[in-house]
Amino acid sequence: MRALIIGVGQCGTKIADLFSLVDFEALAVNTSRGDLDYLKHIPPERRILIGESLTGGKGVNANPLLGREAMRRDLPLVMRKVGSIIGYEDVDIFFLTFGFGGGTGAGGTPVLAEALKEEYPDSLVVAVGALPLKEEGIRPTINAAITIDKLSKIADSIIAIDNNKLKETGDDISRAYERINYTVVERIASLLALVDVPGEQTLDASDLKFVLKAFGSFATIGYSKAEANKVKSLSRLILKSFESEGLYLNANIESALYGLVAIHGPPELLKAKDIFEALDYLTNKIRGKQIFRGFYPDPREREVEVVTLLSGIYESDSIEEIILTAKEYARAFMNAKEEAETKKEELLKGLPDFDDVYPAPEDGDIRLEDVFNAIDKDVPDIKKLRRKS
Ligand SMILES: Nc1nc2c(ncn2[C@@H]2O[C@H](COP(=O)(O)OP(=O)(O)OP(=O)(O)O)[C@@H](O)[C@H]2O)c(=O)[nH]1
Ligand SMILES: [Mg+2]
Repeated sequence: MRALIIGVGQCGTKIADLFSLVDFEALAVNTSRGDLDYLKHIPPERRILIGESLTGGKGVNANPLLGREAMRRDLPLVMRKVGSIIGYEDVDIFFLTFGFGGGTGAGGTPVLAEALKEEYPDSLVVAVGALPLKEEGIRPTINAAITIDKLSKIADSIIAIDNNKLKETGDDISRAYERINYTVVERIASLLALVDVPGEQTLDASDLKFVLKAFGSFATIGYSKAEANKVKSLSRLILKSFESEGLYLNANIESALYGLVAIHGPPELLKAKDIFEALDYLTNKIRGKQIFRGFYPDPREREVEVVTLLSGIYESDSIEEIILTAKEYARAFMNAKEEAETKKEELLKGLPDFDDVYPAPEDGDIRLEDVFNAIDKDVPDIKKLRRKS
């Protein structure tokens, strides 16, 4: 199983940087030189500045049109770098990490996703994006809604992380960002780490690809963990990973097409009866009725860890709210614009043109004489010239 992580924009490159810390192959792409310099783990030769001729390396200030143009202009540079990292061995999944609300990530990610799909048709492109906070207001919300629309037509799945779910923890925002970035990486990394690994019943790359090849719909990763000696019911722990507090997106899990559950822990705890009870329940609950499973008994383990992936989700409060709010904002903006135009037209209506007020000039009306007289009298040469002619 080979994954390549490509971060776009500040949020995306910060997340990609953490993937690099835990030894994933990662690439950082941004319009801001300062933000690229700030990364800690991705080596400098894997940091690509795009759109320099457009922005001077200073970011695009939440304008996705500029983000899109920057990516278009420097796409050959980015694709060459991707090609040189990949070499001759296929990549199973490209994970594109970004923030839905900014300019570089929102504008650039769909352009890159499309190019990757075209160049690597056998690889999956999975978008992993952070949804803006409600308080961020009109621009990030509109950027997010339009980018959701675009990516849903290109990407295989969109793993959306709702930043609003973090606010509830009461951390200050940069700490909250750090924490969510860290846990997103932890979850995806633990899921990938369990693919193609020997176990009781194992998951392989094709299972994961099957689950994530879900026609541009949403996916979410759930997680639950407990100390082995405190687990009263493994079945309960598995179900907990699917509940709202385990997921990063408010989603109706019944609308999911596929699920995948990986359980890792001491062998005496991974009892078939408990596991099948929970998995049967989930299989019946989701619409697609397909749950892939992997069990990884490990005698050295003191904790039980459950990582779940739900995909093919079309019903999500988090997403609906963004789309509906964006439509409302856009409608309000367009109405305001129309109103301003009507007001302007009404106010200016009935004004005459110059022709209505002034007599039309006739030939000879404007006499050169007058023009020269108006010129500063301290310029005698010109006057002399005039008199001679
Ligand atoms: N989860 C998470 N969200 C973030 C983080 N940084 C920014 N965001 C969110 O991402 C959006 C802003 O995206 P950025 O990545 O900062 O913007 P950008 O893509 O670099 O684009 P420009 O700055 O406009 O050039 C906002 O909606 C933020 O809420 C982060 O570290 N973690
Ligand atoms: Mg930025």
